[in-house]
Amino acid sequence: MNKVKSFAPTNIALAKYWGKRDLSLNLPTNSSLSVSLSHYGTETTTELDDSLTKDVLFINNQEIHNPSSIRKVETVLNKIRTNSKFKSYVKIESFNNFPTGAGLASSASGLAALTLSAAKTYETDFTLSQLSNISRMGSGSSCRSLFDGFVYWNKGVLMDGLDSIATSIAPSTHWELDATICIVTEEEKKTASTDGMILTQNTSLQFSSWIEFAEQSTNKIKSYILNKDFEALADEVELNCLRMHATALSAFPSILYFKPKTLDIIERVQQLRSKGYSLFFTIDAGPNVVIFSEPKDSNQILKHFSDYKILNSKVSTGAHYL
Ligand code: 2P0
Repeated sequence: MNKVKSFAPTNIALAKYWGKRDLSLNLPTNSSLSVSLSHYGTETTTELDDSLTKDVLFINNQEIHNPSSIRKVETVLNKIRTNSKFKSYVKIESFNNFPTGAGLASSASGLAALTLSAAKTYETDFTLSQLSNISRMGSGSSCRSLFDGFVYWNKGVLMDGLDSIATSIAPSTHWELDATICIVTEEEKKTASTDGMILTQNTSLQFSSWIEFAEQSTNKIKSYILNKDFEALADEVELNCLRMHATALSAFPSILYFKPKTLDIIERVQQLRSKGYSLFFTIDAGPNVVIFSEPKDSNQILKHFSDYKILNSKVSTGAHYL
């Protein structure tokens, strides 16, 4: 019986992916850079079953029929099956260990864990690079969750996307950074990332400036990480985040992910930084804020956000078999 279990962490981008140059292959308009987050992610078991007439997906014990989720899963499985001697369907059982609505990307960890498990279930011999290419076709940011620590996703230039893959630029041991996730609201976001990106690139007058900025910004963020330059990294990550949101805000209809409490947290982070603490914020396609800090300051920083629901994390290793 081919039954394989794996775990993939969720990831948070320090340099954001926002825009697609190819919708069907999920090729981005800019490179991006993320960190894999400890404690939070998806555990996925895939099992070949000759009696199945289609793939079946369970998330947290509930069967999923949502067409968008099924399409992402089928994209990955069909790619893997084409390269396997096995043609049977699989039963997929996934468990997200973070609270629903925490603003953590379940599609990133979910698709990465599925790709890793399915590759072994179907006895394929893809490299991790090739798996990041396959996982990306399911959901863009998932290609980063396969890797350890600080992860760069090269946008690539090839039409077939074979060079649009992720790599770890430094392991999690390179730089110990704490991540504090401040939950502003546990409501579902109004605009899904995929829809938000497409709307932004179709309607925002700022979109071309964003692409140009994002590529340079990602390269700067990469070098600040390699040199462990906290101050420069803090400035650039916040700028990258705010410009992504400003670009989305300038779409029509406008995409506003922030809530009043998001701004409250931004302001408090800025106040603490001006007092000499080592911290910075970033925000994905939602209202929740992730604060990064050097461990020497983390306890003090946590006290300043004790009125928010907090999830503690840090830079971690990537996906692995269980
Ligand atoms: C990122 N986000 O770099 C950016 C920042 C959200 C804001 O990647 O359409 O779920 O499946 O490729 O990967 C979320 O986008 O979108 C995302 P698809 P995905 O993390």
